[in-house]
Amino acid sequence: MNDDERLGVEEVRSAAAALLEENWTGSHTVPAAGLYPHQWSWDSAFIAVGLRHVAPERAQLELETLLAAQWADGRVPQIVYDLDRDDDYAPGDSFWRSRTLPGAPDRPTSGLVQPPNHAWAALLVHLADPDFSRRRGFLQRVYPRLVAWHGYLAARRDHRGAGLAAVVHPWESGTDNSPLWDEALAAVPDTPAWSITRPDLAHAPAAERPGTKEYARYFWLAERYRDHGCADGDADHPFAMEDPCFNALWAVSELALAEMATELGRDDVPHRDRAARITAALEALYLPDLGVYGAHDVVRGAVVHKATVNGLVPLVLPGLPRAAELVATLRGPGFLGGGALLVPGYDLRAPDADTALYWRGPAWFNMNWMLVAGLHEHLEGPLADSIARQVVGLAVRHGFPEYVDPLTGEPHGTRDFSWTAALALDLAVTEGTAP
Ligand code: 2M8
Repeated sequence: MNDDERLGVEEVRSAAAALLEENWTGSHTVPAAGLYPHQWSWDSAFIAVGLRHVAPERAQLELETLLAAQWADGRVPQIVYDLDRDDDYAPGDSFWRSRTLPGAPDRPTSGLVQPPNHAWAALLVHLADPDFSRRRGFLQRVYPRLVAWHGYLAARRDHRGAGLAAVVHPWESGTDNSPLWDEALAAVPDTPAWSITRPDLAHAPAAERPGTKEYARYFWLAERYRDHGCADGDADHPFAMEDPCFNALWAVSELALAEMATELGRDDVPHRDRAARITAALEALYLPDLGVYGAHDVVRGAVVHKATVNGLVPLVLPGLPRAAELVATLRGPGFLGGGALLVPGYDLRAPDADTALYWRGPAWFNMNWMLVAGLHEHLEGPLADSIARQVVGLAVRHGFPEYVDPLTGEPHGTRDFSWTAALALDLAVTEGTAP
């Protein structure tokens, strides 16, 4: 029996619940008290998935707080700022000044978005205790907002009319410095007007975070988007990428909206149709020689030829025509077959893979959690279970790190990271890790 198998569900539950309580502000959970002191969009959805097992009301509030900061056009912002912590993270509200922009909410937010995993999370939160959810009218309240959010993606982000949403900034993908964005980002000027501070480097080693040049380009792009009023009408976005992870989450969230619609006595068909359209559109991003989906670069009109974990996430989709190929890639030498404990962020054999550097090789707990869900969807239970056990073991043993070296399990980034705790808790409860 190894260490992971010795962890009981109760032990995981109490360690994770304690951290989630510590990072709870009264209305939402911060991703990490030092490095990420505000509310982040897709973090909150992952966090709600764990919270539903220990604090169902907080799980609902987590999502409701985020959705209360929705813009008039339907976008759900990347970050909702806590003004008391504005100097502790950059860019902050002083950069975005969102409340001066038309259609922005009263709460200060970033103008960008993050991957749309919210409806998926909301459905899981509802299903954890349907009676309690009905008593609070949870779905009644969140469903229209989630529909508006997906409506924004369809109306404003489908730049080439192919049925897929484009991210206009690496931060929007959630996988900020993924090798998928390298070429597109290299064409972005590194001369923002904003004078950049790096409060993040007080909480994580510089060698594990994006570099100075990348940051300069991130700020230049964010500045340009802000100065166009975050309006999306501009046809000359210098950076527009269709990410397979972002779009797979959109499709799986549409399926979640379909289930909510049925529960609420509304029409589920438009949601199922959109999920089917996104799933079909993803086919154009498939790279047969690598056995994964790439990202479509809208500006250059080409699919980026790199095998990253983003390209495996479509496994979460039921009926995915490429499921068998993705499972083979996941088991193959670039990923688990290369001796990895958890699925790495990038093909281990790539010459520029770095197993300690943020989104350029380490294993992330949210990505592995999604792959566990995808493997169950495609009847790969034993592989799902073994990844789930590693997620729980590594998360608890290392104090809920942000990410780990996929080969050694060595922790990296910040510690006491909320989605690591929430998703380990979820897998401990739903999969059971007790001996
Ligand atoms: C990381 O991204 C932020 C910008 O949004 C950053 O690096 O400062 C990413 O890992 C992202 O996926 C995550 O949502 C965020 C907060 O945990 O941190």
